Amino acid sequence: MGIEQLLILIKPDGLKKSLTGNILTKLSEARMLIIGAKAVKVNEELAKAHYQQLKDKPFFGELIDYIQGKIYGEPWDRVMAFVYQGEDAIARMRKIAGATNPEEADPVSIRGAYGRITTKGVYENVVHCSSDPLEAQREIKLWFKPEEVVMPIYPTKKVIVEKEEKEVWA
Ligand code: 3AN
Repeated sequence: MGIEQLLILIKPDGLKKSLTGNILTKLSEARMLIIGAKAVKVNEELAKAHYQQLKDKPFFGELIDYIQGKIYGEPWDRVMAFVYQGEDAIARMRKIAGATNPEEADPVSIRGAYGRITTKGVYENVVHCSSDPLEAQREIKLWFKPEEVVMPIYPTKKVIVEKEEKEVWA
């Protein structure tokens, strides 16, 4: 309880169905702060790290393809990533997101309203929502750099990085 942060992803199916606005509107009912936001092309490494706990599940391969948007192709091969902060944020946002299985989710939740199970058995459940504070911390650190979050939420340290190539505006 108390003030919590969590990672919310609008998955490729949510983007393809043009649901970003609807999802953010539903989430805004909880009156949380958005403290980080970006569009991300998910590579295999990030996908596997994100779902590391599910690596032994029979649907892992399909899940990794799904979060990368491989089944949809351009321009839906991306996600929108958000860090939210607020009182009891995880439980409250998970309630708005609904149960993992869209068929079992409350019909007025995001997954209940917009999710589906494909004929291949993949849960297209539109959003990801961190499950507990430790997982949230792991996920936020995986998806966001400290400077991409507008508030100091976890301890940081200064490091000197030499000879690192990075892209800047020309
Ligand atoms: P949640 O996202 O509700 O925390 P997890 O972390 O157990 O649920 O599952 C991660 C993702 O794996 C789900 N969002 C869903 O896309 C997929 N998934 C979970 N269980 C199944 C299943 N039984 N069959 C197919 N896909 C599943």
